[in-house]
Amino acid sequence: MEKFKNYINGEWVEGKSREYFQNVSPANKNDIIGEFPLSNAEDVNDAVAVAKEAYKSWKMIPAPKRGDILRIAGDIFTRRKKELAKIMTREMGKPTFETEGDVQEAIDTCYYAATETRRLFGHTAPSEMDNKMNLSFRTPIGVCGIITAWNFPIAVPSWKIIPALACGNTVVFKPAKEAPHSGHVFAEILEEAGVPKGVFNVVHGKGSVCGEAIVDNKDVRLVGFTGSTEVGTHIGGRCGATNKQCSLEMGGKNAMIVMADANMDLVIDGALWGAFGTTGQRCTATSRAIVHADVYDEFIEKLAERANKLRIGDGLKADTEMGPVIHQSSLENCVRAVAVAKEEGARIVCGGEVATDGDLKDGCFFKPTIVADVVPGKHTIFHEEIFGPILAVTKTTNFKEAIEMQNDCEYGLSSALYTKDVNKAFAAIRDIEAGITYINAPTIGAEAHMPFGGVKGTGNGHREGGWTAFDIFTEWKTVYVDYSDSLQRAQIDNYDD
Ligand code: UN1
Repeated sequence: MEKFKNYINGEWVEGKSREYFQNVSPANKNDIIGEFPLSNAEDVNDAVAVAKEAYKSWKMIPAPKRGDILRIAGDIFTRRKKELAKIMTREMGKPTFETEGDVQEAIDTCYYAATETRRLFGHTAPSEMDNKMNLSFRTPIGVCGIITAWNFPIAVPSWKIIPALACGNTVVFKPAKEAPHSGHVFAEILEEAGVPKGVFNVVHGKGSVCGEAIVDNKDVRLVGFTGSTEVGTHIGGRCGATNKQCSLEMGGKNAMIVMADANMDLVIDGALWGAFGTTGQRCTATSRAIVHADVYDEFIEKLAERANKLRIGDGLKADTEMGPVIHQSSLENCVRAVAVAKEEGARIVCGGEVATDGDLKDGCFFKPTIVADVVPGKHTIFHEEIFGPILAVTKTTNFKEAIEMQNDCEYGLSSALYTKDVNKAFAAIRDIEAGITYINAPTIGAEAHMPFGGVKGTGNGHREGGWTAFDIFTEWKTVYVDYSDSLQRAQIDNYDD
């Protein structure tokens, strides 16, 4: 069995503990992909030390030159797209058409960031005084610790790592334990692209050990995290205590609102993709549908018919439409959530159970599930993020109530409204409490050059993606140049009263 290594200072090195964890395919527990280091705090501290050293020279390279390297990384991601997609599918399960899209997001991010290195604009402003110039420009922050989830094992790390490097920071990356092979290939690609030794480092292992060590290391100046609200909140607290900057991308319970005038074929296509794409394991997944009473039964009937037909299986098979959930405990969580929904009196329309036909018995497969007649405040499933292929459907009688239901949520990442009424569409854009709102499209489908992030329990005010990513990975240096040859005291010498 292949034993993988950490990537520190441009070298592939064993973890200090010499202990390993196995990377097992969620589609088949007998398919063991390899063993990865169970690294400890010493490994993390080594990586941070070299990243701190490498920062001194990387930040001095002109930003457009750093951009040239990231453009080459985009070319290599393009060349390795299909091969990398198979690696990703094997370790985290979603079908290859989805993992190819995941790599494409990284390609888009590389090309976008490469050009953005020529546009890291600053500001100039008039001074209060004569013969004085005021300006402010972006500077890098230092060593960034990047900790990510497994569901977008290339795209989401790229949203953080690529802009971080573009801005002149160095990186210590801890990939998710469920998708370490993708993290390994990320390092191979950046190395081939010409990222200098020590600028990008990968340390594999547990969040509770390596993630903690990253957050605790005083030389890490920023932590970028994607994962659960529970872990993110913990990280945020720790970063606050040590004055580290911190960008958190956490949970979601995203709703699509369906009004009676909506194009029902479009609604069903969108609900199917939003709820069951990536087996419902996106932070942007559609996990609630709030449907107008006039079309409620039609929605449930048509969606259930399509959900029952979805081909579940190994994502590496060409005809698979929906892969497994990530691991056994995730499967058990889906079973538990459905049991609670039943107990609380909601109606299981389809699915609701583990899929075990044929080869499926060796993997972690859960049938696409629709839970209907879900009532806010009464049913846990209306509020709780499951991260699985389960859609909770709620009836509404009017638009205002639908918006209130949508906002009755501790998270606020994505949202969708299906209607042909332009007035309702604009009111929803204004009133929905979420970082992202789609009109007549499902809650998933973010593009790399647009801000991505959420409000309330989803985030802490930052937006990855697009131009806003460069706000996360830079801070401002303000400069006053006084060429008067005299002491000019601001707020004092320029006012005579
Ligand atoms: C995530 O689930 O963490 O918009 C990211 C989407 C994808 C990204 C999802 N482009 O669903």
